[in-house]
Amino acid sequence: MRRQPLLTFVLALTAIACGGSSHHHSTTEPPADEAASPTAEEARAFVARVNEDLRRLAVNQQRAEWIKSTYITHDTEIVAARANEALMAYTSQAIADARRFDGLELDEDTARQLHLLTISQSLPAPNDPAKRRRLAEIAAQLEGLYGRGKVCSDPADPETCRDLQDLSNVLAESRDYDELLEAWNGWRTIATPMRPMYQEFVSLGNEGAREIGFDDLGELWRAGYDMSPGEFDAEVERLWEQVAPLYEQLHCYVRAKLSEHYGAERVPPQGPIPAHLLGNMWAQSWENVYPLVEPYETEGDIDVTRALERNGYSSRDMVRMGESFFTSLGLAPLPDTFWERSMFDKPADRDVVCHASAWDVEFDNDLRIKMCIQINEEDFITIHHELGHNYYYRYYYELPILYQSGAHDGFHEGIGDTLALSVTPSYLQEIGVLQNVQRSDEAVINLQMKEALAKIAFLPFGKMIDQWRWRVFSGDIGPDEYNQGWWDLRQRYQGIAAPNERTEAMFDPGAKFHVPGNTPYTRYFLAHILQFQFHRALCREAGFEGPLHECSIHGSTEAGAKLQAMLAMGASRPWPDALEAISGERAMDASALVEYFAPLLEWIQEQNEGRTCGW
Ligand code: X8Z
Ligand code: ZN
Repeated sequence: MRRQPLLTFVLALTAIACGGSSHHHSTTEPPADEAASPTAEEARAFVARVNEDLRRLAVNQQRAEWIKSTYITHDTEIVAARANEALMAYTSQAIADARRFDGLELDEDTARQLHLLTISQSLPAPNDPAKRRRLAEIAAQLEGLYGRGKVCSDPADPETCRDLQDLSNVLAESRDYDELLEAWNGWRTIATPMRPMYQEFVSLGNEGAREIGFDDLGELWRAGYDMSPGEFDAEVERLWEQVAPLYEQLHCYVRAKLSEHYGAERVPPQGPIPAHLLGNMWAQSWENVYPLVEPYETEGDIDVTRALERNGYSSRDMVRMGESFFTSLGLAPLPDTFWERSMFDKPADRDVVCHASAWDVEFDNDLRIKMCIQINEEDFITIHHELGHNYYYRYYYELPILYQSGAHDGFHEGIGDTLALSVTPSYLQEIGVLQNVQRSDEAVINLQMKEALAKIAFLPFGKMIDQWRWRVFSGDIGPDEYNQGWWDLRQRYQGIAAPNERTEAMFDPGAKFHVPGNTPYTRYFLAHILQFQFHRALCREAGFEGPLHECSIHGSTEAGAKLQAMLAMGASRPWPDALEAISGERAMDASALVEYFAPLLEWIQEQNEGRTCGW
């Protein structure tokens, strides 16, 4: 379970770990004679039993998580925390028990599953039951604080409250500096109370990680990539260097445009960009400022949001359209239970975790998504993202639980996005969403700009979150410098700056879901690179020969077969094998991303001539 993908993962992971509820042999105290000299046969039996136990505990935990996430209350938080506690207790014990097979000659499958067991939790708990309980409760409460977060001008009057969706809509649509600032500041107030809890969380999580043999929680997270944590660190740097020049060009161009709009006093032409002006609560993707930076205004913007609204689609219609992309590749339709059990819309009368996620609650094709869908382009793309997770689950659910994960977590995050790259204007015209799509060089640049604002702008953000967390877990960034460390990295990687003073009384990292939700984030950085690599491979498979940015694999069963083959491997093989299955390549590589954006890069470089880039 654990390495499950997604958010769900979060859950799972977060809390994950199994525990059990209940009955059953508590794991694994071996009979005395076995303890003396364990055999490979015993190791195989051990792994089989762990898979069985994990299934029981994880299903229980996922159900509790689902209920909590779709109905946040004091009680559902506690029930979910208890289920997590049980999973954590079981998993840590199983990891300890598995040590007796250390050094034994094992078959590949058994060895791999034992390895996956060790790295399966994103939040391992200490063995001390009181500490474990405390950790499970803090984890649930942190996520609860985020999910319930609201900003009220009159706390006594719910009518005056705004939640993340309301505030995000301000960030997306307003062009008024002060109004933006108010929404940006407002959301960050919900994170302040998380600060002492997060400090305790870090210390307990680290203790759990040390007990299962890692230096700290960050080292455990970096151990999930079929290479040493140090090698992984270097791998992330290598990929970042491949794409950083593109980001710097985009940053330079966008900064100049924002400076024109807001004035050079507010957006200094050579400094970092104020973090609240980029159309998104975390400045993680910038497509909402497209109107301010549009390359060719006469070309007519392709406004998918307007088209979706005009066609009167419901949230369910949008999910159906997403599914139809997958089935066009020859993949199976979603099960009926998906349509019965998913949450597509934000309930009017209760708090839920609106952050989108995809689930297989029973690890048995019990697929669901949980979203608060708004009828707009961003959510249309997110639907594809979530369905990518569901289709991964769909094709590996028959594997042992320990293999029910992505080849690595970046693969899981990249599947839906890969398909979404094929949601081109021509495809949208084909399915009747858009009419009269224009084709010209100018239209290409416009479209690429919009995509770059989503994909290239994301890259440094995707990297910096865990740069911060890895340092926090290692103690490099201490509790008295959480915010300072955060903003230093924001500036260094993203070239953005806080629009006002941030103090150590605040806890800005907590205003981003994955921090209180304890979801590792480097996966998204990797996914943003891998999705172009997957896209290039599938386009080749589909027989497409033009420039990469024009390809859509819609309708290609050849591409679908390749994709399916990789999904069905789950985590059963080291990830380079999975990458090879889909692309013939064994290393992650950003050259497909660079190739995809080649027309835009050339154009932006011309625009930036005479400008001083960087910050
Ligand atoms: O969290 C998500 C998905 C669920 S796994 C909606 N994403 C990251 C984010 O929102 O911060 C997708 C892209 C990055
Ligand atoms: Zn995801």
